Amino acid sequence: MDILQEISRYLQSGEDKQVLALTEQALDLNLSPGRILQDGLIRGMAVVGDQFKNHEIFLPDVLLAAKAMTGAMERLKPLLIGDETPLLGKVVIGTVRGDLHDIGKNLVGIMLRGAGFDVIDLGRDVPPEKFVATAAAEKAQVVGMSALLTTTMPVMKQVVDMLRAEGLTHVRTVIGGAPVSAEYAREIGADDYGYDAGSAVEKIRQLVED
Ligand code: B1M
Repeated sequence: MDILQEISRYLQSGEDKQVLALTEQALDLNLSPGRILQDGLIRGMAVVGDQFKNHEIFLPDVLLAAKAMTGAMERLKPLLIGDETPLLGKVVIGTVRGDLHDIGKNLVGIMLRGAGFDVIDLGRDVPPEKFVATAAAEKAQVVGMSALLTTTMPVMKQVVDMLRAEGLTHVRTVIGGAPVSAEYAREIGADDYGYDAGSAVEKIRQLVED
């Protein structure tokens, strides 16, 4: 079994120490942080999602997998961010109210910082008012929202509407997360949609340049 498959397998069984040790080994083998993330960690988490959906595993198992993923991501974070000076623009990000899924959002934050954006991360379970107040106070160009639950997606529309109501029409909005789509972005009047962390960075870069 190759080391990326091993990372995926140990992540599925929620063994955080093993996942971290294997991540370290993979780096020693000169595998890129992006590859370890995509083909080891994210691949493992996708399996966890499927198993959870099929009732093969339960919530505590998902929590353990999430803990293992977060630990390894912390290790990869400085390598993914690099040392570019933040100059491109200011982005406020967060997972919307009612939603505690923050692994994908954290990844978007890491990639944005790596690309040279100044990122204000509001965390998870963020009320619409907080997105709007922070964007105004920090003079952010973009608000990025993440949602992983179909039940929390509508909060994104509340933020888009509230920005308009507050006259912050110059603040661009980008949304993402597994249940979200480009079509949904259009439907709620968001400026763009990011399929993954890489595409979120590209979309935000384009919006700031425009
Ligand atoms: Co939950 N969960 N979860 N969960 N969880 C999902 C989302 C689910 C699809 C699992 C399933 O049934 N297959 C399902 C949602 C179903 C639905 O709504 N249709 C679900 C459920 C039901 C729940 C609970 C309700 C379970 C319960 O309590 N009975 C509960 C809800 C809690 C709450 O939020 N209020 C719950 C809880 C949890 C944990 C806390 C245990 C844990 C989260 C831990 C954490 O985040 N700190 C968890 C996890 C880990 C998952 C799965 C297994 C994995 C999510 C993940 O981290 N993926 C997930 C199944 C799945 O997604 N396949 C599931 C890895 C991550 C890198 O990918 O987050 O998709 P992702 O992010 C991607 C893209 O989506 C995109 O880029 C990222 C990187 O490529 N992206 C953006 C994300 N945000 C973006 C923003 C952007 C642009 C792109 O622009 C700003």
